[in-house]
Amino acid sequence: MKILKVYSVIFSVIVTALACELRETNEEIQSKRLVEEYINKTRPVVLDNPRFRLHYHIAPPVGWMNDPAAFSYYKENYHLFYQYYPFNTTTGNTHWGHVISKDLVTWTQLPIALIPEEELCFSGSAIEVEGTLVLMYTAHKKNEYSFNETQYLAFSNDGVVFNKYVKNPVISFANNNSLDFRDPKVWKYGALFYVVIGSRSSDDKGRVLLYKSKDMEYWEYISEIAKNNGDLGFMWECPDFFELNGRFVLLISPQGLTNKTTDRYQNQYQVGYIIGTFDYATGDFKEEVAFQELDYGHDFYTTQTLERKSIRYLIAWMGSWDAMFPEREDGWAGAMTITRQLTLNGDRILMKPVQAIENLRGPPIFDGYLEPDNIISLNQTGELIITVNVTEDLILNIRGENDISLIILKFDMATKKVVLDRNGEIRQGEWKPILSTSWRVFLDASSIEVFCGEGEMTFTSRVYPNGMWRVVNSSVKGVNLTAYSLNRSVPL
Ligand SMILES: *[C@@H]1O[C@H](CO)[C@@H](O)[C@H](O)[C@H]1NC(C)=O
Ligand SMILES: *[C@@H]1O[C@H](CO)[C@@H](O)[C@H](O)[C@H]1NC(C)=O
Ligand SMILES: *[C@@H]1O[C@H](CO)[C@@H](O)[C@H](O)[C@H]1NC(C)=O
Ligand SMILES: *[C@@H]1O[C@H](CO)[C@@H](O)[C@H](O)[C@H]1NC(C)=O
Ligand SMILES: *[C@@H]1O[C@H](CO)[C@@H](O)[C@H](O)[C@H]1NC(C)=O
Ligand SMILES: *[C@@H]1O[C@H](CO)[C@@H](O)[C@H](O)[C@H]1NC(C)=O
Ligand SMILES: *[C@@H]1O[C@H](CO)[C@@H](O)[C@H](O)[C@H]1NC(C)=O
Ligand SMILES: *[C@@H]1O[C@H](CO)[C@@H](O)[C@H](O)[C@H]1NC(C)=O
Ligand SMILES: *[C@@H]1O[C@H](CO)[C@@H](O)[C@H](O)[C@H]1NC(C)=O
Ligand SMILES: CC(=O)N[C@H]1CO[C@H](CO)[C@@H](O)[C@@H]1O
Repeated sequence: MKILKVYSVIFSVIVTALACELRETNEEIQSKRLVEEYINKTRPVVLDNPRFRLHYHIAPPVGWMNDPAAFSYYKENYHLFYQYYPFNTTTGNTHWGHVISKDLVTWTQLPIALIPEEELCFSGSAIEVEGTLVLMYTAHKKNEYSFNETQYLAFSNDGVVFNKYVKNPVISFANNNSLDFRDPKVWKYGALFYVVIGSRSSDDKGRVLLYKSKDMEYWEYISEIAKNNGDLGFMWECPDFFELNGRFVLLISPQGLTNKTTDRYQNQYQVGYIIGTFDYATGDFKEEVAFQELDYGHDFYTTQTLERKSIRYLIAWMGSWDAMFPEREDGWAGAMTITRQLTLNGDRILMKPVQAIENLRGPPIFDGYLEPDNIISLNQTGELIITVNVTEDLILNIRGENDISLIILKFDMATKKVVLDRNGEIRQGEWKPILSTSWRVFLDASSIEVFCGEGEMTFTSRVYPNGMWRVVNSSVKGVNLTAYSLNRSVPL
C-alpha cells in the first residue's frame, strides 16, 4: 500500500490510486481457470467441424459471441473484447473474451478478461490512463422479476489480466432511474473524461446520456445528448460519440425501429448514426443530419470504434439476435466483421476495409474479363474486385460448389440499386457512386461483405455455402474482375 501511495504521488494519477483498490478473489482466479480448461476441452469439437470456421474474422474459440467491446490500443497492441458465453451457443452469463492484434487483421486469442460474479459483464469500453488500461463496463444483475444495470471499472497493467475495482459501481443509476442503462463508451477531452451511455427513458424512447469525470470514479451527469423523437425505437444500445472530419457523429444501435417501409431497417435491430454539432461547455448536441443506417446487410448489429493516428476504425458484431447461426451444430456461434476505416463524405459515412487486409491476398486466381457463364472457383475464402458499369445490369451468382443458388449480387441499372439476395431474403439500396465504381466483395467460410465504391454502401451478411465458393457471371455482358484467395489470420 505504501509503495502504491508513493506511485500515486509520483505520477499524481488518480487511476493509479484507484488501482490499489483492486480485487481478484481466489474464486475469480479459479473461475477463469475453469473457463480456460473448459475451452481447451471443448475445442476439438470445433476443430473437427471447420466447414463454417472463418479464416480472417474474429470468432469465439468455442461457444457464443456477440457485441464487440473496449476496442482500444494498449502496449503496442490493438485490443478487442467481446460478449462471450463459452458454455453454450446461445447467450448466457456474459463473460468478456479478448483478442489482440498488431495490424487489425491478424488476431490472437488471450485468456478470458472478465468473468461474471454477482453481475453479468455487459458491453463497455476502454481507455489507457497513465499506463493502466481501464475498462468501463455494464454490470447487469437480474432476478426473477427485474434487472439492474450499473457501470463498473476493471484495470490491467499488462493488458492480459484484469482486476475489478472494489468500489464498483462508479455510476449506479440513470437519471430518472430507468432500468436499461448500458454500454458506456469513455473518452478523454482536455483534462476530463467523458462517457456516453445507452438508455431507455421512462416513456420507452431510446436515448443517450452524457457524464463527465475528473478521475473515472466520480461521475457527474451532464445531459441527455439525444433521444428518439419519433420512430427511432425504445432503446439505444452501444452509443459511440466522436469527431469525424470535423463533425460530431453519434453512432447508435437502436432497438424497436418501426419504419420498415422502405429498403431501410430490414433487420430486427439496426446500427446508424446522427451527424451534428456539439458544445462541450453545455453538453448540447444539435442534430444536423437525421439518422442513417450504416450497413445494408442481414447481419450487422452493435459496433465499437477506435481512433489511432487520426484514423477511426470500426468493428461490428456480424450477427443479429434472430439469426439461425447454423455453426451452432459445430460448437460455436457468432463473429465480428473485418475492421473498417471510417471517413465522412458529405453527409455520409464511408466504410472501407482496413488497408492491411490486402496482405492476406495470395496471387490472383482470376484477373480479367469474366465471360458470361464463366465460373471462378475459390476455396473457403476470396476477395473479388469488380468493375461496375453503372449503365448496365450486373448479376453475379455466388454460391457453394454444391449449391444450386445462394447469393445473387446485382446492380440494377434501371433502379440504380445494389441488391444482395440471400436465398430470397433481399437487402438493397440505391447507390450513387461517389469516388469509384468498383466493388470489393469479401467471402469467408460463412460470410460475405460487399463494399461498393470507396465504402459508400456496404452489405454484411452471414451466409453458409455448401462446399467451396463459386462465382458465376449471370449477366448478359462480361464483367472485369480480379479474384484472390485470402490467407488465414485468426485461430481456426
Ligand atoms: C489451455 O490451452 C493452452 C494452449 O494449449 C494452454 O496454454 C493453457 O495453459 C491451457 N489452459 C488451461 C487452464 O488448461
Ligand atoms: C444452452 O442453450 C439451450 C438452448 O437455449 C438451453 O436449453 C440450455 O439450457 C443451455 N445450457 C446452458 C448450460 O446454458
Ligand atoms: C426526467 O423526469 C422529469 C420529471 O418527470 C422530466 O421532466 C424529464 O424530462 C425526465 N428526463 C429524462 C431525461 O427523461
Ligand atoms: C440499481 O442498483 C443501484 C445500487 O447498486 C441503485 O442505486 C439503483 O437505483 C438501481 N437501479 C434501479 C433502476 O433500480
Ligand atoms: C420514417 O418514415 C417517414 C416517412 O417516410 C420519414 O419521414 C421518417 O424520416 C422516417 N424515419 C426514419 C428514422 O428513417
Ligand atoms: C484450393 O485447395 C486446393 C486443395 O487444397 C488447392 O490445391 C488449391 O490450390 C486451392 N485453391 C486456392 C484458390 O487456394
Ligand atoms: C474491362 O476491361 C477492358 C480491358 O481493360 C476495358 O476495355 C473495358 O472498358 C473494361 N470494362 C469495364 C466495364 O470497365
Ligand atoms: C458501359 O455500358 C455502356 C452501355 O452498354 C457501353 O456503351 C459502354 O461502353 C460501357 N463502358 C465500359 C467502360 O465498358
Ligand atoms: C499465404 O499462405 C500460403 C500457404 O500457407 C503461404 O505460402 C503464403 O506465404 C501466405 N501469404 C501471405 C501473404 O501470408
Ligand atoms: C455474356 C454472357 O454470356 N452472359 C451470360 C451470363 O450468364 C447468364 C445467365 O447464366 C447468361 O444468360 C448470359 O448469356
